[in-house]
Amino acid sequence: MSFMTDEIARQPGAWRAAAAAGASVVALPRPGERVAVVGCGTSWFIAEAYARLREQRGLGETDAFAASEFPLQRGYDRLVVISRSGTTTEILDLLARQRGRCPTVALTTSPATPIGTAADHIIDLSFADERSVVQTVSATSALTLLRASLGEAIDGLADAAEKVLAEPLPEEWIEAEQITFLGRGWVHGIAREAALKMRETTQAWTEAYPSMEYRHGPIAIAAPGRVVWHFGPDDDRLREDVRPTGALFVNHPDDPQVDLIRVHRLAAAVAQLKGLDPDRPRSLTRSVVLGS
Ligand code: F1P
Repeated sequence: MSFMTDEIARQPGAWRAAAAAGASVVALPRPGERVAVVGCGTSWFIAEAYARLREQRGLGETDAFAASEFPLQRGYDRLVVISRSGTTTEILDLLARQRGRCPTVALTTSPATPIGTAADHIIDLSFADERSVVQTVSATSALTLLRASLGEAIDGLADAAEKVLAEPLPEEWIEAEQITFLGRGWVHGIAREAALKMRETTQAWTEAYPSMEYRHGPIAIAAPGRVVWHFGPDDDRLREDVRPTGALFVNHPDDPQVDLIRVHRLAAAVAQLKGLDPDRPRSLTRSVVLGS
């Protein structure tokens, strides 16, 4: 068994712990603050999901950026960074540049790393730390904590995750030649994370778009043997437009964060089938530390 498989299965328990922690975190943004949320890779996509959710709930303007693309000329009331490793170069550089300019808070599973002193406040997610290079439980636990802090109704997520973990994985997903992931609003971050997870773990060809953008070109990729995976309700009736292409349209009624677990499991299963090590994907390291 890979570390990744074990970490995927740990999600319900870790989400319960994260939900309890999220209700009482004080260093996170207050209502009305103008906030930037930043990460790299998976952490960037979690940042995007949280930023959109916070703004949707009317809690204040919230922008998400890849750490390397942060607009330094802008002023924010608070900077939230997400980094499992606590050692990612672009994150540490940004925290150093923001010191004294705006309060910073970091979510990390590794508080005893440089991020521990680089950020003004640390939210310790060490209960969700991982040994696999690819992120599953750490990222979804960070999102759970952030959603809890926004007052989202997340009580049923862990129970729903347990059900998804016990489901069989359909052969047509495992055999798919290509998968495109779609989602609207905060769910676009989930779609991007699903696409990255499949790429990192299985070297698969995946793409991700905001749902309504899909008709503006990307639908040309849909064909028999390929999958279009829509996270969240398909209010835009994309299923009907995908049907004539012959691609399989996948859509579940679950919360998109719960549905993401199906993609985690799919990634692990496809990696195994291809003889790839899901814990040590090609060309990846646990964190990207750049030389000076
Ligand atoms: C972020 C990250 C991962 C990616 C890879 C390199 O790291 O980009 O998302 O899978 O392993 O690091 P972190 O800043 O969250 O530790």
